[in-house]
Amino acid sequence: MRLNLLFLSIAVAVGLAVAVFGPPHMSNPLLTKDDNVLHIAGIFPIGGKGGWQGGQACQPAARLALEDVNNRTDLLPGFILKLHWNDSECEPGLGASVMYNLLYNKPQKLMLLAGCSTVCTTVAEAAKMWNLVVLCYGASSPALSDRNRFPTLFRTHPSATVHNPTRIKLMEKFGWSRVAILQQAEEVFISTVEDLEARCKEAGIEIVTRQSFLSDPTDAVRNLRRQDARVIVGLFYVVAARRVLCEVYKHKLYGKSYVWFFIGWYEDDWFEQNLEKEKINCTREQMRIAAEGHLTTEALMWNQNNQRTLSGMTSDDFRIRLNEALKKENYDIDNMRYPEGYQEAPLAYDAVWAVALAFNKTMEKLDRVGKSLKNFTYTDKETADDIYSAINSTQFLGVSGHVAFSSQGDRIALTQIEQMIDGKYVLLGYYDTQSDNLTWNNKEKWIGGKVPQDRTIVRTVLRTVSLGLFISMGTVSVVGILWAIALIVFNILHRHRKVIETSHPVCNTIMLVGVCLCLGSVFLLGLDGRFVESESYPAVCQARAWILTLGFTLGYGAMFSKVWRVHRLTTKSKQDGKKKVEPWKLYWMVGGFLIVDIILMLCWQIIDPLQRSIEIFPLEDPSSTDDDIKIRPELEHCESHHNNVWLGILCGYKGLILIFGLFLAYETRSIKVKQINDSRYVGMAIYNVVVLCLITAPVIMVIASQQDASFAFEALAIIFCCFLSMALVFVPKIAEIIQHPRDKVEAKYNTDAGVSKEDEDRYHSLLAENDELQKLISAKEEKIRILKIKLQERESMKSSGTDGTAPSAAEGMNEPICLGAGGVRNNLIPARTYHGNAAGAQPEPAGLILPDPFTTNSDSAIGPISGYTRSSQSDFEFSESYL
Ligand code: ABU
Repeated sequence: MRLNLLFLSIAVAVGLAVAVFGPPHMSNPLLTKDDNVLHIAGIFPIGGKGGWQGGQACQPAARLALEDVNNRTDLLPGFILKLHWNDSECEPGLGASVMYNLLYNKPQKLMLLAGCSTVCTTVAEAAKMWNLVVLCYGASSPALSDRNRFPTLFRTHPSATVHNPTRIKLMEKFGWSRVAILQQAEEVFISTVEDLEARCKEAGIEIVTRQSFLSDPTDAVRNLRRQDARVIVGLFYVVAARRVLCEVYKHKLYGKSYVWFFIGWYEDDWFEQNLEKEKINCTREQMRIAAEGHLTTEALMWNQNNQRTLSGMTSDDFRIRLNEALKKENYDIDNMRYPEGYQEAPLAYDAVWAVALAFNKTMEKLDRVGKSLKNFTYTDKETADDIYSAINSTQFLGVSGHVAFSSQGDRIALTQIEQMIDGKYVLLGYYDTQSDNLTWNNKEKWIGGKVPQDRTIVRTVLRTVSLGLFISMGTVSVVGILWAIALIVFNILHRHRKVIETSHPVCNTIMLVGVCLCLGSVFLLGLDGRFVESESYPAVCQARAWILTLGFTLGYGAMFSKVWRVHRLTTKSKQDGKKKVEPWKLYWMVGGFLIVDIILMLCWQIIDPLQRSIEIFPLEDPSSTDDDIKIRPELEHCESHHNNVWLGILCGYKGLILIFGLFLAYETRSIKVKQINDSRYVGMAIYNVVVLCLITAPVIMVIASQQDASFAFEALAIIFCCFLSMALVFVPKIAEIIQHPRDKVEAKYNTDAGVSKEDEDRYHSLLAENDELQKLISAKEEKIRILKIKLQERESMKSSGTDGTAPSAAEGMNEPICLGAGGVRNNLIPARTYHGNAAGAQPEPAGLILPDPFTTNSDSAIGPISGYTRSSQSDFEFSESYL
């Protein structure tokens, strides 16, 4: 089935080829007598657009060989060799067509010469059907070494696999253990890469990526860059190589950081040729820049020793003759413009010699059995086997070196290594795979002055909190801790003072201990890889969590318990009249919070303890060095496996307390109770803590990747909360104690005992006003008394001299005279009733009530001060809200 398809495709291709090209060329038209002519078929890739068009130089070389062979009398005596050939353009379909044409057109061909791997693969796979030996002068595909698939194939061109040991040797020499491969999607390169991969694996060299392309290498080259490929083996025909090189230039994959391995059989100026024709989008200069420094490996195709070869020529003699032949074909050899296949020309020359030698040997053998090569037909398996055996055992010194074939039909050869230095190929050395011998000339030159690296050297840099920030926050925290300790001492020393006593000093001390812990946690937050080893970091994580949690609970819990009690008092007092604040209730509340904390933290740290996790940032260029390195910033975090779950539980619980504290502080904002004299300041502190916590927590999550910002934000939030809480709770107490070193005037805090300074001032002004009014009353009374006396005098005069009927102006004076109902009362003098006093005695105020700010609680004592009411029956007062 496969065979039928092959024939069918070949037949179609043959038809096409004949239609397009006409009959094959005939060499040496002078030879007319056909009896002594041995015909061979040749397929040369010459005029194609891709692949290897090495027939351009190989066909003239084969022609030279034919001349030389036919001129030898000791070779094929009585016979001449004749080559019938056509152009395959390195296209397998066209190659098959050419082959079919050559084989099915008379005369009978004895052997087939072919070049270009893709064509050789096609023809060599089919040739066995015609019992025809195929000799490939220009096919490097390792796939051709398969004897089962190509049983009649020999080649003077070494397999491309001979490059691979050389490449591995070079990689080892320069310490490259990470390489990439870019290949054209052709069997020759696919099989070469398979061999290379196996050898790399054996040598412990990592193949970081293998990119292939059909005709446009743009994406493949871009991928190489993405994969950070530095040492790249490129396997493609020369047309594709020019496209690749242009993409290499565009993607900046050249220069001091990159090494390219190209195939060595391109012509010397391959990267500058045909740019316009092939529509390469790069200038010659750009191509030159991109090509600089690349390495090539190639099997030796020219005899190096300049020995005289079988043909009687040295390789230099051959070069001169070939150049002459090429000049005749209008190639600009004088200007080093060589046709494609110039390198392989000795292989084609030697291939013809190998055919001649093999035919010679076969003829001798056939002569002995009375047979002739001339009688060979495509069904003559026996003669075909003889030809096969003859070529298999052929060995000679050719212009390409020692020609011999392995059991796979491969040529055994040395490889040479070259480097493009200043636009020219410089021979670096040779490698003999058989003996593992590298001959090195030490002529390599690297663009950056040193061997390129096989990868970006990544230097890990741990991002740490900046020292200045850590020290400044630490200093403020130390000051805060010292201040908190001083306040603890102050709190204890003055615990019996009313102002401290009624603020629950133990609660205050608990709060201050919490403040110390929170401020201490600032140090732990700043402890990172700069100070602690990675092994100790989990301990720091756990210490942070414990200390901050407990510190918060002590500090905030103590304040929370105060506002909670105040709220309870204001609601409970109406119901059951209980007014006493039991201190243990405050401590129990804090204790309760602590117990919940400890349980949660224990569960967290036992089940899923905090560990050191690393956040990795994108690579950055180093700022201080030109070296080919990248910086990979890393940042330490404290995380559990189920971090979000634990944080959710803890933050949820704390958040509820915060929100509830906020609610209580708001509810009790206008209430003062004598049992907790600082509840309003505590409420303010709670506002501050809640607001800061609610802002800080989400912000820290967002900026967690910026170590300085998140540390500063966190530390400042803690410091601000602690300092403000201490200030709100203690500054008034300190001020009070400084103002009143003795305990008698602490009225501000003891609402039951007295009034504030303002009240006191108001009291004094009322006293003064009262004095004034008393004087006024005295004056009025004096006036009344005089009037009364005058009235009495008038009445006595009337009774002594007049009828006394006219009503007296003083009538009605028997009625009570009400004074001060408007004026005096309005001036805080209560209504007083003066009764007529016939005796004219100085009236005494019946009920003057003077406010005594230290003893009385009477409403009337204070009078209608806006928003300020008080009752001697109440334990709490409502004052202007601090909100
Ligand atoms: N050295 C030229 C090889 C060409 C090919 O293998 O197709």
